[in-house]
Amino acid sequence: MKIVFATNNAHKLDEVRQVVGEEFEIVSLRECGIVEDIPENEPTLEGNALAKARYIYERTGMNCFADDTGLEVDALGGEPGVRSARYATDGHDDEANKRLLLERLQGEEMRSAQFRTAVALIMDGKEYLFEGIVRGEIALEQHGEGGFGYDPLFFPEGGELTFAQMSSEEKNAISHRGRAVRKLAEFLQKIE
Ligand code: ITT
Repeated sequence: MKIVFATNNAHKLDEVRQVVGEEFEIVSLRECGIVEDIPENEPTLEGNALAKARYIYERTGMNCFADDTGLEVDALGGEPGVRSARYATDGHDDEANKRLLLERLQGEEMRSAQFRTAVALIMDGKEYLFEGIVRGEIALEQHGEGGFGYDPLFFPEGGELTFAQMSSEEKNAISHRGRAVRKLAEFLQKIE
């Protein structure tokens, strides 16, 4: 089965292809000829994931899914949440975002947080949502070179390595996106 993953983030594409395996052919936006940034102006992760999937479905008519992910920090009342990509600036400035997060948490002892992913699927015109959450702690400084985004600052619960210190297989096994995408894959297998 061919299915479009509505993302411009190459790291996400790799992670999702790894989780879903060979059974489904995950088509990237570039492979569909879509190069523009898809608007993400909704107030929730679910809203943004649906908006991205609808944008692609309306243009290609192909079955597709999108994810929106946020880092929800307890001491910051769930921030940056849906604004995770644009936390420090209007653009996707990962370094500025991580710096701002560390600044806001300076001196804070409660460092618990979660990554939450909402995946929206549009299949034959019907819409479905899947969620994946991983709890953890925000580090005092960056550790590791792997992954992307806030990964060097996130220790998933029960471990001593940040996501950026793990292989992508290790991250996928426990991550927010891994969990949400496994639910998606199980759903697709049932209806195939
Ligand atoms: P899309 O094209 O799929 O929208 P994006 O990079 O804009 O790609 P999101 O809006 O879902 O992705 O991401 C919101 C922010 O959270 C952004 O700063 C990402 O770097 C970060 N992020 C998303 N998934 C992450 C992960 O698995 N680990 C660390 N940071 C992540």
